[in-house]
Parts: sequence; structure tokens; C-alpha cells
Amino acid sequence: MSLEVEKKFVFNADTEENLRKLGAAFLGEQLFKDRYFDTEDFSLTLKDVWLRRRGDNFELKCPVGRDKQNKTDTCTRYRELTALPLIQAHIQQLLEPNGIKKEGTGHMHAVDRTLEKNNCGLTKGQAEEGTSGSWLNEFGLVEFAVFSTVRRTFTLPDTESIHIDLDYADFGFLVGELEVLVKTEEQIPEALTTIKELAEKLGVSNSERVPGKMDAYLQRFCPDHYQRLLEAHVLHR
Ligand code: V4E
Repeated sequence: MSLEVEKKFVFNADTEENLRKLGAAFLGEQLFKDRYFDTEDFSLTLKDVWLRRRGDNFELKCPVGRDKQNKTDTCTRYRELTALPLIQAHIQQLLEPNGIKKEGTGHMHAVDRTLEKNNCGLTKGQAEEGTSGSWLNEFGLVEFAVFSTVRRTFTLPDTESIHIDLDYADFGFLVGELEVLVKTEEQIPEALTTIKELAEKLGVSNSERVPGKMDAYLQRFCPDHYQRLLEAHVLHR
């Protein structure tokens, strides 16, 4: 499990050249497809919890407490779960905190069944194509977004924990990310300082709130969902 501290930024045709001038090394390019899931009434995303399948792997991003006093802070921090049994247990807790399932869903035993399947030889922590649909159905989870991204990743000398990603999403949206991974909440302030210094070096505004791919996707394709998340202060204009 890792904590992800991240700042998004707008990039342009000069950004790669500026990165090279700073001595950044190009680590490579990836193409991935993300599918996001939630209940029909947005039970996860209204809690700022994001379940996605990237390739064959499920990932759950959950918010980590932030300093509510600091209104100028534009960095996000999320805890990322990648082991499927942990993801399912967490979702079960969020969707039925008292162990009472909602009418019309059969997800009380979804976690137990996946644990059983893992014991019967499936790759632990990951779902296979044929089995993932069933646990999603049992939790009442449906796909609400799908898009592909080409990501070009850079790093700076002596800063292995920092990644700079330039993302090109297939619905015509570009966004950059400065990302630092840490292991404990105590390391977050240092990560924020690292990001602030790097943003300054790159000439990226640290005070501007830049929408991510999901903000842009929902705004364009799912306006009702987007509106609910604005009203719940999960997303911001
Ligand atoms: C946390 C979150 C979402 C999940 C996707 O997170 P994000 O980091 O934007 O995606 P991506 O593809 O860069 O993931 P990575 O490869 O780094 O793991 S979708 C919406 N959110 C919430 C959110 C928010 N409240 N504010 C901002 C600026 N971004 C995201």
C-alpha cells in the first residue's frame, strides 16, 4: 500500500524540452485503458473513493486526511489499494458499514467468494476477466467511465521517488502530474515541499487547481454525475 501525493499541471509543446533542460530522464511511454466503477447512486465517488480497473488490475484510491485550514493547497493525497481482497473488504465496509446489504443486491458474500477463489488457484490480489464481473455485480457496481491514456514518464536525477507524467487521454485531454510516493502520512509534508520546489523549477503554477482526466471526462460525458460531485465538494470548478 502506498500514499500518493500529486500535483496536476497544464503542459504544452515546450514542457518536454524544459524537462530535458532540467536534466530529466525519459523513463518510457505506456498505453493503458482505465475503466471506473461506482454504484448507480454514486456511493463511492461521493465519498471521493475511486475504483478502477487498469488493464487486468483493480485499484482503489481513497482520500487521506488533509489539512482543512490550508485552502491554498492544490496537491491531492490518496491511499492506493491494489490487493483485490483488501479492495473488496474496503468497499463492503463503505457500502454496508453495519453489515446490512441494500435491497436488491447480493453482495454480502462477494468478499468470501473471491477469497475462496483465490485459495482455489487464481492469482491472489488480481481478478480474472471471467470472475471480475460477478463481484462487481454483487456490489451493484457499474462502469461509468472508460478511456485510454498515453503516458510519457520522466524522472529527475537524485529524486527516484518523483515521477513526472505527461498524459494524453483519448478524448482529447492533456494533463501533467508531479507525483511523489511515500509510505507514511508523516512523510507527506516533505513530499509537498518537494513538489512545490519542482513546480517552481518547471515554471508550473503551484496555486492553480488543474482538472484531472476524470474531472474533464465527467464534465463532458456525465454532467449529472459531475454536478453531484461538485455539490458534494469532491470535485471543484
Ligand atoms: C483520485 C481521483 C480519481 C482517480 C484517478 O486519479 P488520478 O490521479 O487523477 O488518475 P491517474 O490516471 O493520473 O492515476 P495514476 O496513474 O496517477 O494512479 S478521479 C478523481 N479523483 C479525485 C481528484 C480530485 N478530487 N482532484 C484532482 C485535482 N484530481 C483528482
